[in-house]
Amino acid sequence: MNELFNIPVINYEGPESKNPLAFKYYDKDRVIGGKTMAEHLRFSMCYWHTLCADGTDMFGIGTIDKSFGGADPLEIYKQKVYAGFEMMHKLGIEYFCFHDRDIAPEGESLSDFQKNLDIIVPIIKEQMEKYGIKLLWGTANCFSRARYMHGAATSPYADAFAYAAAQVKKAIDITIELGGTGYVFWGGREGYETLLNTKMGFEIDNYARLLKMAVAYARSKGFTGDFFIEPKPKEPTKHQYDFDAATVLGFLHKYDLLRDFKLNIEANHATLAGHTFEHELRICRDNGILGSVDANQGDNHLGWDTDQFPTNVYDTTYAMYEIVKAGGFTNGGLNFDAKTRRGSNTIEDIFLAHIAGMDAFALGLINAYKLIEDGRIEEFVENRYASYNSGIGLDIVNGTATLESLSDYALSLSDDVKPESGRQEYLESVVNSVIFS
Ligand code: XLS
Ligand code: NI
Ligand code: NI
Repeated sequence: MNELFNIPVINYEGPESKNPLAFKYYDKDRVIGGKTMAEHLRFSMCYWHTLCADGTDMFGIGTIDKSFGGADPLEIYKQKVYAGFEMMHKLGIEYFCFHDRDIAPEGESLSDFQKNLDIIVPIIKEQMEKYGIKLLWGTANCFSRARYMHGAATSPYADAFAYAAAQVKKAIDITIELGGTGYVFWGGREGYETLLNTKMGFEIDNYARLLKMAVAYARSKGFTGDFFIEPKPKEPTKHQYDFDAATVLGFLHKYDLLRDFKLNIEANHATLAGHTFEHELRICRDNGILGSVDANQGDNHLGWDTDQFPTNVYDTTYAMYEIVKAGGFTNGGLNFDAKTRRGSNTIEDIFLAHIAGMDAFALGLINAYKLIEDGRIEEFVENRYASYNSGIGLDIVNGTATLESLSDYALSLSDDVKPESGRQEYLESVVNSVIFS
């Protein structure tokens, strides 16, 4: 099979290189903290943006052709497979993620769609073996079609629920067939527009019902990977049920789903929820539910999911700090849920964007380890809470203190409480001096 793109394999050339088609920081075999960069970062290509999105927006048609030389629908989807694997191979990306709808044409009916999937999946499998590329996670697109206009598992219409279940079942089969280590639920239209027509509690119960069915089915078929929920506060619905990491944690607790589910944190969804990326990762780290990451970034001036390639090194530094501190990835990785801007409309732009994102996360990883080795931030934080290591603080932490004993203690204090400075500006300057040293 001839190559589709006249672009070479991308190599590491170091920070001095001016070659656009080279990594400046991502040196896959470089060992940091006992693991190679590739093992830490586990980069993944997303099928939907990279191989399907053509730049269509509310005001205009596509600006880039993603048919990759195919003519009829099935041919186009076959070509997408070859295009995707050539890109991943050349970029040294070892994983990918997909929605059912990204990999095969939907045809006229659900059974048509499943037949088309059965034609494409073996081709994907053959390419995976050829290049040694693995599946990070699969998912089902239960949000694009009109049948899902009021949601899928949270639709008021039971037939929509059933249709979604059929899609999820098939997407789980494919994920297992391709050896995927994760299965994602992003609540596409699982949310609402107005409470005037919505039984919110009932809808959320139904969402949990679908998740439980999915777990039961996948486990019965031998799936040993993780299920992930990907929080997002809004878009497409006004209010998405999987609002943010803390909301999803409460949901997983309530419905007893924590054995099987972790979270897939997307940077741009965090910022839409009014949080930082690292805040959402910290919730995961503190609660042992870090699963995977959709690596992208938003735009500070826009209120929607712009899904830009991540290039902000402060963001990647703080994110990698949390990920490393959480013990790193097991079944997850860094999936570029990101697309080039509508005006960056060449295949070369897609390569350049992935290089930029991979280099930004490589820098983030390097910086995170520098911060950890420097130790000043951690030491500061430890000292800040030192009053809980002994005396009355220890009594509070180990549960021996009561309101009465604390009241007696407070009354016995000769002076008012004098907290120390939080030294935020100093700490920010420490980060800069470590990063830029
Ligand atoms: C959309 C989501 C979506 C999920 C997968 O905002 O990020 O792309 O990652 O369904
Ligand atoms: Ni995503
Ligand atoms: Ni998104």
